[in-house]
Amino acid sequence: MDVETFFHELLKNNKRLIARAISYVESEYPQAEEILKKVHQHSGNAYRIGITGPPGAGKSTITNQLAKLYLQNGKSVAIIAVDPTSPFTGGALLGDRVRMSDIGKVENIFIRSMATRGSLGGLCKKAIDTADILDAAGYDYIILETVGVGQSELDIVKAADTTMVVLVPESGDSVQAMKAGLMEIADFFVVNKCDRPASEQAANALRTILMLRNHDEKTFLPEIVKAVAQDNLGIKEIALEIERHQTHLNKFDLLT
Ligand SMILES: Nc1nc2c(ncn2[C@@H]2O[C@H](COP(=O)(O)OP(=O)(O)OP(=O)(O)O)[C@@H](O)[C@H]2O)c(=O)[nH]1
Ligand SMILES: [Mg+2]
Repeated sequence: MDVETFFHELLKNNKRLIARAISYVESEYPQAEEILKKVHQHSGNAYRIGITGPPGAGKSTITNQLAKLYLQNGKSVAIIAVDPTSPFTGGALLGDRVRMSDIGKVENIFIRSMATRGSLGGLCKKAIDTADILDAAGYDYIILETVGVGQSELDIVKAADTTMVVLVPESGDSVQAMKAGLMEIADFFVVNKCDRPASEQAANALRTILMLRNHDEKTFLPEIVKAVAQDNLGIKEIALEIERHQTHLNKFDLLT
């Protein structure tokens, strides 16, 4: 198939060809650059949401619920889940797949899991190229999930329009997050698993840390949303927070 036909099909949301284009990017095939050149002429319409946080905080559960909400509102959603590097999350990944399969067969959704395969350096570019492909294919929302442990993972979500950092109520989580550089990249926070004890204290501790930061009138002050993602609680509030941040970006012309 020539590039023109290939690209035409990609723009029509032909999932098979989208998947192939992403594989070209992942494997660094020579065709990738040619496809990406065309992709970039057609991307820029999707809204990109980054979701990060410590392993097991509930990022995939939130992604799943948020995607469902958007689908109910008639939007299309692409999810890029960048595999965590730490081996102990392998079990959770399998869990991911089970939950993800929940929505995997729906027409307006595309899910792609990207492996790090040791080449961390190229990962960020590959994830963003993948987002560009899905953007050109016409998806309304692109959700990028990464575990918030390394610079490369953080760079991926930094490329999003709105980034949420997911924490859990366990004591010290917000301090850990601060150390990992998660505070700076968050447009808002989610304290997930609020069915557990001490969630109010956790939110307050986080609020205290946030108040110490410098800000001016152009600064978007990050809110804290409490959620129980597995029970679908707090998801509408998360969507509202994303919208509030989007409005802020538009108001100050900060959308790139
Ligand atoms: N108690 C409780 N458990 C939850 C909640 N949300 C998610 N979980 C559970 O927490 C575990 C991890 O959830 P995931 O959504 O896979 O977390 P994750 O952040 O994507 O994990 P990694 O991608 O491996 O870093 C799963 O067993 C979920 O069922 C919640 O609100 N309350
Ligand atoms: Mg996950």
